[in-house]
Amino acid sequence: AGKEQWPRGEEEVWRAGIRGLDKTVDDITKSVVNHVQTSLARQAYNIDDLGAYQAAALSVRDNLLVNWNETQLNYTKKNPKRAYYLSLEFLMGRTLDNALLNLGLKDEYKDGVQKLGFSIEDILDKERDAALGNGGLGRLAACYLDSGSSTELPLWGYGLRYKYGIFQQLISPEGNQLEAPDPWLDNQNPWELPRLDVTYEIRFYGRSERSHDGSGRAVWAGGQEVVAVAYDVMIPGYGTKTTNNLRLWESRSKRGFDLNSFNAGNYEGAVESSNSADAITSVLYPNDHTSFGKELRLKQQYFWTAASLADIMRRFKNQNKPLAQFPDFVAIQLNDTHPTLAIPELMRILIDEEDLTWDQAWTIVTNTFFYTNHTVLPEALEKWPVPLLEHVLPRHLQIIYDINLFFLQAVEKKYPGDRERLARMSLIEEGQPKQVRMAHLAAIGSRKVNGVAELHSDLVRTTILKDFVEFEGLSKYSNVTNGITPRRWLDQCNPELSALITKTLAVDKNVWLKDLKLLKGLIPHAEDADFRKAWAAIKQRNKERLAAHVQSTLGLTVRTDAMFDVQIKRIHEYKRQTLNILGVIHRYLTLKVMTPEEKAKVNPRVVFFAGKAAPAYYIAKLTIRLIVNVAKVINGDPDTKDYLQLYFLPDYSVSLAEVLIPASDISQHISTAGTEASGTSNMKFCLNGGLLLGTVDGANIEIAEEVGESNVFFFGHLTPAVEDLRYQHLYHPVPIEEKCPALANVLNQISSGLFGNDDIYEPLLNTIRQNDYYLLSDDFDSYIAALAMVDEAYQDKEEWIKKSINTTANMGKFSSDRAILEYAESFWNIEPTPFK
Ligand code: NBY
Repeated sequence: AGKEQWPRGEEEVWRAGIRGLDKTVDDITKSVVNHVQTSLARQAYNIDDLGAYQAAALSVRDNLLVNWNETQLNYTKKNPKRAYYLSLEFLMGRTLDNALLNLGLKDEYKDGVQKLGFSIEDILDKERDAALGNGGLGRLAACYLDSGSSTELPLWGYGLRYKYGIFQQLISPEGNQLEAPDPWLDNQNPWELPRLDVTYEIRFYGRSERSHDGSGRAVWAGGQEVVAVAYDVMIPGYGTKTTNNLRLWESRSKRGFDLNSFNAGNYEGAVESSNSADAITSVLYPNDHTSFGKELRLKQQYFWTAASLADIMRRFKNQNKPLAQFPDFVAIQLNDTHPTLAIPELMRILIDEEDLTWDQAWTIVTNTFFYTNHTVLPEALEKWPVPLLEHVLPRHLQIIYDINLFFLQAVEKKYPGDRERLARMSLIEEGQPKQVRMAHLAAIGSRKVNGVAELHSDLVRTTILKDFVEFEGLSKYSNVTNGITPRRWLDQCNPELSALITKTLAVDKNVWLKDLKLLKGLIPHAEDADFRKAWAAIKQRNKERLAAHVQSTLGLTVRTDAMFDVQIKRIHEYKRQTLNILGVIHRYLTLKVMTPEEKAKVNPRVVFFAGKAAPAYYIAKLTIRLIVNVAKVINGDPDTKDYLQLYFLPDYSVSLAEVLIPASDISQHISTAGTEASGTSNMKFCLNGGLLLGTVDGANIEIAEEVGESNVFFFGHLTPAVEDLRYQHLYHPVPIEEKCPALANVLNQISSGLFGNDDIYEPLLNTIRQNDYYLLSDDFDSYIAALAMVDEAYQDKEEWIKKSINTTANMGKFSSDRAILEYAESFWNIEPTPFK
């Protein structure tokens, strides 16, 4: 500690020149106009909404950078232990509105841009989503960064700067999903800071020679070298100056082009190396629950983990501390197995470059990493073919084999002669080809392993990692139930509800948004008729906002005097959108045979679906096609269209979710029990006063524990029954006509051409008629019964609103602030590090 030294020039002159934060509307308009004039090089008279967005964003970015700089300086001075969140996906959505909220400058910018002739809503709407993720896993990472900054934790994210994010989904007139690229960087990205000075060289291929001196070291040389360039994204905290960093890597070729080839007239050859280096970070893989063992994906994973570790190591070494203290200053969270190569990579650095022994290195590694599992579905567990690893990362394969050798020796010692156990636990799965089981490597290389909801963590402990729990002890295998940021998922997406809550709780919103359990203060107000009226009116206006959005984007008119029933998530058999659409058809067929008197008692329902299917997932794409074609029939049928409407909204995104979620009365989370690790949109709907229709799965269970079982609609078989039912399907099949006539009828209606006269849907229907792996025929009747209970409950509007209020009031547990603090305290051992 001591007086800061100014490296050059006059301190007063420096101090006078340093930019502070904008505070007044006047500061803001000056800054925006300055960006119009200089950064955009445009004139006031030719600025449109997009230009105004860009100028406003650049001016907000200036403010973020002031806080970002001070945050990094604070960390440098105090040198706390830091945590790093390694995720191949960060599904950030839009930034401007969130940055304004977190900076506390929303009103000032609103006034400022209005004075310049623009509306803040129109400007916000010009921003493209940063969609560098597939679904829940990527959005969770984004919520955790928000909460890390908001709770002032020294937490950085590391990911890849994909040139193309998740594909844009188009729906053809026949109802097919078509994929188009997502060139999200085309209009520049004001939220990133290129760090052309922060670069690392990353090697692929080549040869690894072990030394013969008994040190266990090796020399890895040759092959291809690719440069990783850092781009920093500022992550502002809510109501704090702490602005953490998300560092995304871009790949570039080591030499822009090969001058020799160029001079020899071989232009194609000259740029070739450049093309293959660029390819690494060109596109996000659009699969959410399968890994295909593709070389480029492996290169993405290594490129990213190696660059991130080199960066972390450089920061650590700047402190001149012994390497043994690495885990006292660094915690690294592995978001699923995608970054597991970080484990052998850190071994390689410590052994080959830092001269540590194997045991010293392994002690450091196993105290540094933490692994979060997000799925127990077998097809989603990552495995890499040994020959591919040997080709791309020869040194890492050697290290993985050594880890496996020492590990299996220890297992053998504890369970002598138990060969089956050794085969089950090995990092290497036998077969043609052999494959490396990344979940096993992540588990044994980490200090803690966790699932993302209580049930899921139990399943991790009792199924996929059972042997490891037995061997290493239960305390390492833990749970952290997911959370969501209430800033984006309540205050930003539902400003009217947020304002009503603030008024009712009579505390400042920056208090309850950071201490979400305070929502419990709403409970007594559920008994107040005026409050219920205000609550219901907001839901109604949110429905109108959604209807207006559908009208303006799709040209369709949605009635708003109906129950809004929403299922929005990736399309997957285990999530059972198929069950939902079959239920819709069942409702349609029932309506068709009702008398006018019966129909008069029916409460109209509007059903919304949205979600993307992996481009190669044939059955999921057929599900979309079925939904779209059922919608055409239902919405066009004069017998039913006043009672039932159905919409598939294309190109689901974070921004679309922000419009859909606040408008929902009921949302569906209906996965086969034991398959949905947690779910996080279930939390978002409930936080916004939408009720939940779901199976006893994932975080649905904990939501019901919090809000009360009387406020959720559960149906379906429970997890322990699933295995038996599947066994029955295989060995004692009962014809579907016998087992579930209502379902059989729906399937037959589809086959008979009610929604198009061809056999196109047969492969989808056959998944149910034959194996029915996801148990639709077992759950259909109780699903229909649950839908009827929802209808009945909705008839009593006052009771429904009470349920809605009580649901929101009891969702405090699911703030991602709670979740990130659990990681910080029980895993990482890091502390809030605020500054003035
Ligand atoms: O992670 C989701 C889970 O399905 C959901 O239940 C949970 O709430 C959420 C957050 O914990 N998993 C998920 O979104 N997974 C992926 O997106 C994903 C992406 C890529 C790959 C696998 C899974 N991959 O192997 O390439």
